Amino acid sequence: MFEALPQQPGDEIIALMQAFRADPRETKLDLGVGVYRDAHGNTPVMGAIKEAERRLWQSETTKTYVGLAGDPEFADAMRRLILNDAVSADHVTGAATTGGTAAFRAGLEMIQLAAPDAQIWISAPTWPNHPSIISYLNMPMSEYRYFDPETGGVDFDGMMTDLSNAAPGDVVLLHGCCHNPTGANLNASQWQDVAEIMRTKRLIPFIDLAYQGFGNGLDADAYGVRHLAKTMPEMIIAASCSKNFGVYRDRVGALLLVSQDTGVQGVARDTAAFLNRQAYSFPPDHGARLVTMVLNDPNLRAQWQAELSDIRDGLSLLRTELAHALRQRTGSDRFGFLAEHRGMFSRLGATRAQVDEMREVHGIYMVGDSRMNIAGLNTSTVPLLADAIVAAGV
Ligand code: PLP
Ligand code: TYF
Repeated sequence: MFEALPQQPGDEIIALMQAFRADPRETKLDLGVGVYRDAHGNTPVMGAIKEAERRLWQSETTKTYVGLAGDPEFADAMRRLILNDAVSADHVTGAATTGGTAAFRAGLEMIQLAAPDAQIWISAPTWPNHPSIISYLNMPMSEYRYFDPETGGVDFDGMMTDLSNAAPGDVVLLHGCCHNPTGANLNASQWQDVAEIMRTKRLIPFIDLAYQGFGNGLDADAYGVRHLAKTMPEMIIAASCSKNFGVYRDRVGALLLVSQDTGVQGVARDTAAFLNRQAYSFPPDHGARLVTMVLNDPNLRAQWQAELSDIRDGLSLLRTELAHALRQRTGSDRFGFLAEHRGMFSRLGATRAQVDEMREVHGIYMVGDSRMNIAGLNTSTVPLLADAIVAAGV
């Protein structure tokens, strides 16, 4: 039977991660996979998570099953982190999932059950797993313009024009903050315009929130999702804790379903639990429990927020340094967008040939579309990258 398996496309980002590991050069620089790294190149366990882990090890007396939607305290803590008081608790149902990816997939399956003909509108470009999973589920998909390569910012006119072509009931997938792969984000007034067009055209927002706290702050990064929660009748949120709690391999995510009509919350909750059961029964609990402990304990929470601020400030500083180094070398401000971008990624705007050259000649690994993980830099490697960008003629 296995010989009949069709060959599946690989994941370019994961392949790049392996190619980097196999490269023997000492001076190589990994700007590929979206994992946070500190100035020493490490991805440490956050102090607040480590302390929660210590406490959990002491207090945990059983590892029996929790529930198909995970621990309700986790879903509630995630609701408060993401939505704060934008809507009251009885308008939101939540379930733990195995990372943000499973939350995204369960959100799609929920749409497939309720509205199988709805188009899923994705940004051009977006995280490659978005179109991959949507196609795998055989769901109808369209793209809206998002990135303007000329400015390095959002092509907002293009985005609004394309969204105006969506049909009532269609679903619009938006990155809540820190857009992957471009780094270009909507500002508050643009979020308001997007909400308004979605409200009048009766489109359904589906928010992928994987980097809350990496952009401008925990609240600032949730501006869009909170504004939509206040103004839209319904919304789906797929949240990941992989990055902002640094619990990548523990697989922590949440699916949140928001509705103005509290009468539909029961069936939404049951469906979220059902979808978990069809995929893997119970979601993992360990990481979700650590996240809940950190969010609900004032001291751990303060420690985590301080650690997250350091990460965010470090990324902003590297962005400023890189933009400055390129300004010095080119005598122009055409890379100024790198300092405006937020989150871990920026799309540099290099061709595939230039990306290949930077990898082959300088050992600098970025994704083929010229997405760079800013966290792969430190103050001493910024000039090396700037030199390579100029040498490659970007
Ligand atoms: N969505 C986006 C945009 C991402 O970049 C990621 C990154 O890993 C995820 C979702 C899901 O992450 P995970 O499944 O590791 O929680
Ligand atoms: O975009 C990234 O690099 C991260 C990590 O299949 C990632 O989101 C990359 C590929 C993948 C899953 C996660």
